[in-house]
Amino acid sequence: MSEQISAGRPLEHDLLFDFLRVVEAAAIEAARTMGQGERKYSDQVAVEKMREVMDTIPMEGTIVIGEGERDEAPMLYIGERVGMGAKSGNEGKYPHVDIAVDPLEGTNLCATGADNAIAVLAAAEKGGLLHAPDVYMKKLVVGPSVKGAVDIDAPVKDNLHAIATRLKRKVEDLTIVVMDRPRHRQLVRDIRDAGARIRLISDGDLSAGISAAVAGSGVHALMGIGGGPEGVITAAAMKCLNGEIQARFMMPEQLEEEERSKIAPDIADRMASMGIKDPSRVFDTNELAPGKRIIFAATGVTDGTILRGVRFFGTGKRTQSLVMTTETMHVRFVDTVHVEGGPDSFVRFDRI
Ligand code: VTB
Repeated sequence: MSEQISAGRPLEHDLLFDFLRVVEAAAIEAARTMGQGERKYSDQVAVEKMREVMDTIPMEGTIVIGEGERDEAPMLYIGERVGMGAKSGNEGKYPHVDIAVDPLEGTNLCATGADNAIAVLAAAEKGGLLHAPDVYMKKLVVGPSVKGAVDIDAPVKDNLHAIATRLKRKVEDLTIVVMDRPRHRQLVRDIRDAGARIRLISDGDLSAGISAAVAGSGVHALMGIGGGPEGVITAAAMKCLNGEIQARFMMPEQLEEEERSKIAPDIADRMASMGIKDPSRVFDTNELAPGKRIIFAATGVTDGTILRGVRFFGTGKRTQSLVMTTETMHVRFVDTVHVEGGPDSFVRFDRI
């Protein structure tokens, strides 16, 4: 961070509400397309909006997790410079920030109007977020009360007993979220055998992971294999929520044929070039998101477990977001009315 700009003020004060504007705007664009059955289009409008608003932020931002490599994605690609500091003549004026984005997490969820699609990002000082490639990742995510009690390499049954003990309940009272995929056949069998309840989801293990760290969400853990980039953003959220993620990259030879075909053949080399020397080891929350000054921001696109989706009405729209930082340990649920109806518009009070 350039000290003269932030002058000792925490990153929160400088950028928190700017990032809130970014995820709100992306969520609104995506939500407009809800149910159209066009997942790529939903993603595209979210990406474009996120990119546009990002450039109004006083920062020298670098996308470290984004829409893919430069030749795959026209915007928000890995390595892209964003923010006011990216404009020529502005070099050195603003703080350096690394940013991981998922403009529409759960494109299918939005395309079908299903629960838990979100617009999300994490930001940190330079080097504060692992540059994870788009490769599968095995994950175990739990909340603060369970932190330190689980081990991704332990049998599923043992982890479930550990979670139940920490949460002072029976294994039968737990709900574990798992993505509904053939690769999870054995995992689902193990959870069923241990007696816990399961919520199978079609997509969106990032928002499910966050729910696991929020008491009262009804979700006690996320288990299974999802995307690596989503794992890093989950880790950023865990640092702010005092939860825990343990993760391991899944190399092509460890996957079933269908998944293997989605992974770039040179993945091992790419990981090495990103500084990941031993991809087979377990990464903990701090290794995935080592930053000391992390900002996390997410806005609900469709209704979800902990965030409501965008609501449109005559004189505006209403969004609900989760914004948090490691600096002040404030977890903010932000309910925003975007008033646009002119002088006759009104704001309704909703008791949450
Ligand atoms: C994962 C998961 C995401 O897409 O990346 C998944 O982490 C893709 O997995 O939350 P498959 O290749 O098995 O479909 C999401 O569900 C949504 O982006």
